[in-house]
Amino acid sequence: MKNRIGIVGAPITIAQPNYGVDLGPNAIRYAGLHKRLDGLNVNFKDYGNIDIENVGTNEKDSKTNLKNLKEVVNGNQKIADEIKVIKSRGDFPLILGGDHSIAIGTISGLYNHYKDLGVIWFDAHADLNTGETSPSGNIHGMSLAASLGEGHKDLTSINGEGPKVRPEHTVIIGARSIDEGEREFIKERGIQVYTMRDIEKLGMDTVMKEAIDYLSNRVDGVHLSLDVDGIDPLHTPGTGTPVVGGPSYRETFHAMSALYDSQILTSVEVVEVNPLLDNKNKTAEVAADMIAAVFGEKYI
Ligand code: 4U7
Ligand code: MN
Ligand code: MN
Ligand code: MN
Repeated sequence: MKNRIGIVGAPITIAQPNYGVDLGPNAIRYAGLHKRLDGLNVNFKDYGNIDIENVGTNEKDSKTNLKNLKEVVNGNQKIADEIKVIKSRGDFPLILGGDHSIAIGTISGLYNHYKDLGVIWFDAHADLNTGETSPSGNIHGMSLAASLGEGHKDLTSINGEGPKVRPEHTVIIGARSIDEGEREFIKERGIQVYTMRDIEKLGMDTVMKEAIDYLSNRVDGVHLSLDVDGIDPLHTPGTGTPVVGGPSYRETFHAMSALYDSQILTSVEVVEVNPLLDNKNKTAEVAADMIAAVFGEKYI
């Protein structure tokens, strides 16, 4: 890793209903993040947590079917601004969530720094809902759609109107809970998706090789958005929307190591760690392990 890593916590919680995900950034720090990075001899600076006002309700707006739109947009605007600052210092952004709505802010903040940004979305879900298709109204299930320019205008207009990433520059890995509207979205827009079925058939090593090959010919930067619910909840129980049948710790660690070896990544975020739903900070520890792997930790 040539660049210094710029760490920042982005504790948005109101784009989903479980409180406690705002404690994710500190839980990952308590799990020994700094020590792990020190051990890898990488240079980093921790900028602390962005000040987010998590005041919201669990009510859907009757017109938009969205919960806490204004508050989620405000929080994500702050995140986008902070990412721009980190990038202007020349740092490699490492963002600790927070619920997955923070990807709207991080990707919007990264937008101006690349001609064609690629995204690897490691998640049990596709996060491709909009107000029209969402079964829940929770914006953390809409963040990839918003980054692709779909959904409420306020969500797609942070740092400029419209798409921040193209569907053909997007790869989803680990999906196993996809809603009807999301399925349509994937088909219509040609997003590359490796479901659990594909991982089972091909193996994680091949999936990662294919994903890395696919993106490296097309983009000039790759953002990894790692939702810890992408990993099997046996290993990451401390998260609000767990889905059984995910990649194991071993498979995920291997996926992260493959990304390190490829040197394709230009930013990383880890989201949806909720210590209040966890068992002795186990999920944050797994998150820290995966961060270590993505920055080059090896067994030997
Ligand atoms: B996460 C869901 F309906 N699809 O939209 C929704 F299953 O960031 C879940 O991936 C979204 O954790 C999960 O509410 C969002 C639901
Ligand atoms: Mn997600
Ligand atoms: Mn998810
Ligand atoms: Mn989740």
